[in-house]
Amino acid sequence: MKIKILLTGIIFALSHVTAVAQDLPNDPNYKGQGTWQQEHEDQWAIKRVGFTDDENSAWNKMSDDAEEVIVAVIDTGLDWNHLDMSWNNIWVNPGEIADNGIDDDGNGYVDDMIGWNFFANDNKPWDHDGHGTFVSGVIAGTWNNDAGIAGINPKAKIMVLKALNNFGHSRASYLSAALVYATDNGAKIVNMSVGGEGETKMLAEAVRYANSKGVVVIVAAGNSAVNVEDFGFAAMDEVITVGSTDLEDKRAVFSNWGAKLDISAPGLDVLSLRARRTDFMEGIPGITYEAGAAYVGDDNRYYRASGTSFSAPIVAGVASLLVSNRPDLTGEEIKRILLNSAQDVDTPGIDQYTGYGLVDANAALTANKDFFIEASITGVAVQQTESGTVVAVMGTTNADQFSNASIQMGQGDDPAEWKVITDDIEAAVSSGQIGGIPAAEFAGSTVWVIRLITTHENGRTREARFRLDLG
Ligand SMILES: [Ca+2]
Ligand SMILES: [Ca+2]
Ligand SMILES: [Ca+2]
Ligand SMILES: [Ca+2]
Repeated sequence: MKIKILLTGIIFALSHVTAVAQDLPNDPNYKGQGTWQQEHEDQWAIKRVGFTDDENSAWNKMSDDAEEVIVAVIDTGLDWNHLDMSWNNIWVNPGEIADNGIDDDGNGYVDDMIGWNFFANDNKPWDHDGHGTFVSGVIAGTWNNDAGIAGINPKAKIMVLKALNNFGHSRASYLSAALVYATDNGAKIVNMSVGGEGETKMLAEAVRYANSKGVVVIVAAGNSAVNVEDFGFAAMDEVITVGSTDLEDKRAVFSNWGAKLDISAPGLDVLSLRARRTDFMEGIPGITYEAGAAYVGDDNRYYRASGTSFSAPIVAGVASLLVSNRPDLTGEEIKRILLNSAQDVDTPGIDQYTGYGLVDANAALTANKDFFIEASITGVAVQQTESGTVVAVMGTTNADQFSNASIQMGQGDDPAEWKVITDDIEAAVSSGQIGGIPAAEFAGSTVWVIRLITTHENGRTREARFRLDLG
C-alpha cells in the first residue's frame, strides 16, 4: 500500500511494511562497540535496561500480535527524512486529508498530518534543533533495517508535537495544548523531555486531563543536579519523573533527584539520530563542547548525548512496549508496573537519587498488572510494654501478594552485619506499626540503621532503611 502525504510542499511516499519483532535487530550500532573509541557498547543504554543481544532480550518478550501504539513526543519536532526513522514509525492522522486547507477531522487543527507545530501554529513540526529527533529515535528509530541504531519499540508510532523552539524553550500554553492534542488524538504514552518550566495551573490541568483519559505522561527530571521538587511540573505526582543513571548504575552527576523522582534510566552517552544540520550540544550553558564532536557515523547522521532528556524516552519506549503487548492496561497499571518492576540500584530500596531504580524491560513486560511491592519506614516510636521498653517501627510493608516482612538492624551508618529482629511478619501493614525492637538491642552504639524487607509471593523483595541516631 502506498499513501502520499503532502508536507512542506514535498511528496512523501509511505510504503506500508509490517515490522515483525521475532529476531533481534541487525542494526550495526546496536551490535557495535567502540564506534567513538568508547569502552562501552554503542547502545549500552538500552541494553542495560533489558534489550540485550541474546536470548534473554526483552524483545523476546514481545508477543507475536503486539499492537501499534501512538507515542506523542512533545519536543522540538522531527527530521522525518532521517534514513533511520521509517514512516512506519510516524503517526499519520487517519481523519485528515493533506493540504486541502480543511480541518477534515474537526480536531481544531487544519491539515495536521503527523502532529502540530505549536510554536509556528502550523502543520510542519520540522526539527531545527535536533533534540526531538534524538528523543524520537530512542523510542522508535527503525528497528532491524541494517542501518544505524535500533529504537526500543518497532511498533511505536511517533506523534510529532513541536512545542519547544530551537533553543529548547517553550511556554506552558504550548505544552498544555500539545498534551491535550496528544490525549484527544489517540496517544497512549507522552514523552516530555522538557525541564525548567514552572508548573502552571494550566499545565497541571492538562496533565490531569491526560491522566483521566489513561494517558501516561513521562517527564525528564532535569539536569541541574537539584531537588526536582523545585523543578516545575516534573515534580507533579501525576507524571512519571525520570532521572539519569551512569555506567555504574549510580545517579548521573547532572541528574535532578529527590522524593519526587520516580524511576531512572541510563542518561550518559546515549546514541540516537541526528537531525539534518543540527548540533544541539552547542550552546548549552556550562558545557564545553567542540562543534561536531557528538556526531557519529560516516555520514554524521547519528549523535550521542547525555541528559535526563534521553533517559525519559527509554522509559517511554518500555512503557509503549507494555501497551503494544497488553493494550488493555490502564495508565495507572502501566505506571505501577514500571515502578514496581524497576531494578533496585544505589541505596537499597526506593531512594532519592534513583527513585524505584532502573527501569527493567524484562520485568515490566512479564509483570502481573496488579503487581506491587512496598517497603517504607516513616519513623520510630518508643513504647512501654509488659516486656519492657520497645522501639516501634512505623511505616508500610505491603504487596498485592504479600508473603512476609523482616525487620533487621545494624550498627553505624553503613552496617556490615545485620541482626534479624523478626522475619515472620505475616500481615501487611499500611501506614502503621510494623513491629518492635526491644530497647536493649540498641546497646553499644549511638547510630543504627533499621531495615525492613518486604517479600512478595513471587520471591521479589523491596527494602527500606531508616537511620536512628541516639546520640
Ligand atoms: Ca485536523
Ligand atoms: Ca485537511
Ligand atoms: Ca536502524
Ligand atoms: Ca535504590
